[in-house]
Formats: sequence, structure tokens, C-alpha cells
Amino acid sequence: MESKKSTALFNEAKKFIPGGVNSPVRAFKAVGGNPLFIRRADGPYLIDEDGNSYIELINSWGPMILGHNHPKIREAVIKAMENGTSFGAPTEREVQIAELITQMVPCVDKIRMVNSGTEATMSAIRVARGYTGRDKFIKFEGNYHGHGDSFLIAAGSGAMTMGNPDSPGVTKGTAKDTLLAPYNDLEAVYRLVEANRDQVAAIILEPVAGNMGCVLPDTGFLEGLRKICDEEGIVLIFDEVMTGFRLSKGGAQERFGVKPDMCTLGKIIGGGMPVGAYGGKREIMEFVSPEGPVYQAGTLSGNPIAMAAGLTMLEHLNSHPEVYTELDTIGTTLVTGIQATLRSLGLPYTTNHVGSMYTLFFTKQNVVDFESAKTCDTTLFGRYFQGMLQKGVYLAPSQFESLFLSTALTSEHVDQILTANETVLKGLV
Ligand code: KE4
Repeated sequence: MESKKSTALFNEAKKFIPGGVNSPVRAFKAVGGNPLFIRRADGPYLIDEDGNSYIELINSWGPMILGHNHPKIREAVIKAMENGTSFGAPTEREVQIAELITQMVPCVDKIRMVNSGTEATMSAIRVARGYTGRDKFIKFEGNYHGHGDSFLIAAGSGAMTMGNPDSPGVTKGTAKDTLLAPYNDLEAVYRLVEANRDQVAAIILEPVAGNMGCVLPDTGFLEGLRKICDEEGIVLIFDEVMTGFRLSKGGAQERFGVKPDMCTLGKIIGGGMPVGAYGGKREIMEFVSPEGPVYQAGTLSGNPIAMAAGLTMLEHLNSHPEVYTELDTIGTTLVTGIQATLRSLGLPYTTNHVGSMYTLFFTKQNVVDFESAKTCDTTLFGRYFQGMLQKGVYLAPSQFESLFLSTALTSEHVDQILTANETVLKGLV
């Protein structure tokens, strides 16, 4: 595939933008080569500046569950634009989307809109601290909750990919209140709670991890955390920025039947526009300013154009539950096909999958946490990534990211992906 224009643009970009990108994982550092600059996207396709078309499985890191450039969302945005782009004042659509989310997401009685997943998680932890009067919180190694200082400790996603899961710039004063446990390790959580009795405000986790690759909760893990939080008066926060509206219309909390006290949302909620949100039990959310004392604010929070895109997306998902059975079928067909190829080639690699999220891990081990994820051969993954790209399939440029499927994928697209997968894996042995 010709990539002259992308390469030229990347060289220009590096003069003015750190690393040439506005988010690190886009730079292809983990897989080698230069990133592709994308001109447009449509359905399951990304088209780059050199005119190459790819079937893509990133979905803009999650939001594009209906595929790119969906007519319903495009038209809603264009229509909203006719009335102006930002007012800095409340609008009807904010009421409509808030009410809809309280109907779709089990734990949400009240919700506050922000502009990213990072803002959502930062705010949720602050509210949990304000509500409990406690300072510390527990996160899990390999989970990524955005780039807020207190989360960049043993963080996943780009932080893990770039080899700085503990970022410089995070002060010791901040880090001391972040307690770490291995994902899926309830005993470790009990020990932390015991050693920090009455000091832990919250436990926050990805209910299905996507940021060390796709890692599922062990049976009983979510239920065990719910029990600990009930016993200890700790706020249980599901970070559903990735899983919200993806694993079901009510997210992981609906799919796994465990209700947190709060959750954070992003990605799909904005239909491709910059939106995050945090919500939860009424008695907790009533602590948020101006109703309560915990301050949080945002110039563009609830932006009318973003709300138009998000509301259209959520109304579609809420009224078309068949989307989720369709995504489950696409996911199962694709992953069982990959597993069949691995078996036929005698390759002992691991696949983790739930609904429209999956990861092919280049390790023989089961991947259940940060340590087992780190056993992957990332060089081999890089060769797989580049091979798939040459075959016209665009994957996440990191071993430590979940892939995402959309309803824009037909059985023909799945066949193309499986054919490319088989050819590329054959070339690796
Ligand atoms: P944003 O601030 O990037 O909107 O959301 C942060 C965030 C919070 N919580 C979870 C579970 C997340 O997955 C994310 C962001 N996800 C990454 C992809 N793994 C965003 C991609 C990027 O950093 O460019």
C-alpha cells in the first residue's frame, strides 16, 4: 500500500505536534512504521490520504458501534449546526439525553456531562471522596482510566504501550492515595481494605478490561467487589467509558448483572463527538455542584452539537436491541474463525472475547491480568499488525488494546478479515 502522503504529513506534523499526534497510541510506536493519516471514513472503512481503503476494527477506539459516518448521526449534527454551535447555557437536548441514560443504565439516577472519559473518571473519584470523606481509592494494574494524575499508576492502554505505566509528572503526594491490586484478585483487594480501613473512598475498575487488551472479569470478581464495597461503605465505580452502551444498552453492569454505585461513560455516548459523563445513585450525585459541595465544571459540557450526535446514537441503540445480538454474532463468528486458524497452524496464542470486544494475544498463557498480558511477544504482534495492514485490515496499533466491532461489518467483511488473518499468521510461523 502506497503511503507517501501519510508519511509527508507525519513529517510535517512532528514539527508542530508532540510525536506528530494528538494521542500517543496513534503514533504506531508499538508496531513500527509511520501512522496513516485518514481522509475519511464510511461504514467499516477508513480511507487514508493516499486513497487506500481498510476494513477497520478500532471504531475510533470504541465510539463507532454503528460504523462510520452513519446517516442518522450525520444528519442530526448538520441540523443542530443550523442553530449555532455552543451556548454555554442549558438546552432541552441535555435533559433528553440525561433522562434516556437514566432509563438505559441501571446504576444511573442522575448524570453529569463532561467532554472526555478522563474528565468523567477524575470527577467521579472526586465526588466519591467528597461523599465518603475518605482520600484513598483502589485501581487495578493494567486498567486505564484516562490521563488524570491519580490514574497514571500501573496504567494500561497507551501508558502501557509506551512503557510508562507510571508517568513522570505525577507527584508522590498524589500517588500515595492510589492503591493498586492485580485485576481479578479479590484477596489483594481485601488486604488493601484491611490495611487502609475507613480510608478507601472508592474502588474503580474496567468491568471488562480493554486497556491491557480484552480481559474478562473472573466469575465472582465483580460480585465480590460489590460485597466488599457494601461491607465497607466504599463507592464502587465501573469505568464503562469503553463497555458502556457496547456490551449491552446498559453496558457491562447490565450484561454481568452487577450494579455499581457510580459509573463513568464516554466514547459511544457522544456518537463520535467529544463527550464523557459520570453518574450514579441519587444520594451520591446530589453532592455535585451546584446541588452539592463537590465542584466540577466545563465550558463545553453538554455542547448542543455533541448532544445531538450522542442523543441520536443512544436513541438508536435503545430502540434497536437487535444491534447487540448482531454484534454478538459477528464477534463469535470472527473469534471462532481466528481460533480455528490458530489450531490449524499449531499456534498456541490466546484470544479473549466478549460481545463486540476481543483481543488476539501473542502469548501461550491465559491473559487474566497485567502480569499475564505482559508475557505477550509485542514484536510478533507488530509483524502481525503490519501484515494485516498490508492486507487491508486496520487493527489497533498496540497489543494492549481491545478491538471493537461495529454493525457495519457484513459476513463478507468477516470473511475478508479471516482470510487476511490466516495468510498473515501463516507468514509468521
Ligand atoms: P478519554 O479521555 O480518552 O476520552 O477516555 C479515557 C478512558 C477512560 N476509561 C477507559 C476505560 C478508557 O478506555 C479510556 C480511553 N481509551 C483509550 C483507548 N484504550 C483512548 C485511546 C487514546 O488514548 O487515544
